[in-house]
Amino acid sequence: MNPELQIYLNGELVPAHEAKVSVYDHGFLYGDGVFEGVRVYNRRIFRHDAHLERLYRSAKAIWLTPPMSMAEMKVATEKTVAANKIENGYIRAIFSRGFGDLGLDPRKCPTPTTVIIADAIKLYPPEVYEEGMDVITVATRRSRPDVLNPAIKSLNYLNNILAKIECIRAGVPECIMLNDQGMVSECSGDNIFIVHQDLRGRLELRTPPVSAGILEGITRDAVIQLAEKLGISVAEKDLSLFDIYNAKEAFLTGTAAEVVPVTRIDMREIGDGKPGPITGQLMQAYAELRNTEGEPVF
Ligand code: PXG
Repeated sequence: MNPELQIYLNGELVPAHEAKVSVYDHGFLYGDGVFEGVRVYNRRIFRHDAHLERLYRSAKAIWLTPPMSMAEMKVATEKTVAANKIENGYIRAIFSRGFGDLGLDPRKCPTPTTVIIADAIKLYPPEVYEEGMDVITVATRRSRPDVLNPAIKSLNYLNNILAKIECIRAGVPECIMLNDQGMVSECSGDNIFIVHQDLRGRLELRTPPVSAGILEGITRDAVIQLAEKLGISVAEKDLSLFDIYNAKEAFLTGTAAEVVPVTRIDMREIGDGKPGPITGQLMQAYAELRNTEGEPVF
C-alpha cells in the first residue's frame, strides 16, 4: 500500500492509511458487494462507461442500489485518478452492502459503502508476452450461473481464488476453468480465446459465449471488435478441451493481463508452441487502441 495515495471513501478523498471500512461491513462479513477493475493509460480511463455499466448491472443483480448515479460515480472516479496523478495504472471500484449487523439480512445495512482506489498495477513479466504463458485446467469448476452467476462481478471471488490456488501450486500463473457441463468457461481472472482451423484450413477466432458461465469481459469485447475490424472471423462458441488442445493459437484477455499468448495447456503444446500471428496482430491492435481511445481525465 502506498500511504501517500488518496482513496475515495463514501464521498471523500482520504489518505490511504485512514481509508478504513468497518468489520461489520457485509462486504467483509459475507463478500456481499460488487466491484470493477479498470485501467488508466495515458491519463485516459479505458472503456470507463462499459465498466460502469457492468458495475451497475452487477449491483442490480444482487439487489444493491448504489448510493450515487452512474454519472456521479464516473466523476468521483475521474477525481480520484486526477488527485493521485495516475497516468498509467489501475482503478478498483467497489460498492459493498455496507455496515450492518452479524446477520445476513441486507435490510440492516442502510447505506452501501463506496470505495475507489487508483493505484499502480502489477503486471505479468514481459517474457510471458514474448514466449507465451503455460496454463492448466483445474479441478475447481466455474460456479453454475443458476447458483452464483459469473456474469456478476461480486466481492465473492472464492470460486476463482480456489482455482488460482490450484494453478499457483502447480507452478503456473493462470488456469482454465470448466463449467458444470465440462465445457471451457474462462480463467480465474481472464477470458480465453483460441484460433480454430477447420478441415479446409479456414481460421476462426473462437471464445466461449456468455451462456458458458463467464464474466463478459471488457477486454474480450474490445478484442472481438478489433478482430472484426481486421477481417478476422470471430464466433462465440462452446469450446471443449479437445478444441483448445487442438487450437492453432490461444490467448487470454483481461484488464490486467491485456492480451496474453498461451503456448502450453495441460502440458500440451498449442500450435507450434510459439505465440501465433493472429494473437500478435491482436496484441498490437489492442496496444494501439488502449493508448489512444478516450479523453485524458487530467
Ligand atoms: N473473467 C473473470 C473471472 C475476471 O475476474 C475477466 C474475466 C476479464 O474481464 P475484463 O473486463 O477485465 O476484460 C475478469 C477480470 C487480477 C484481477 O488481479 C483480474 C480481474 C479483476 C480483478 C482483478 O488479476 N479480472
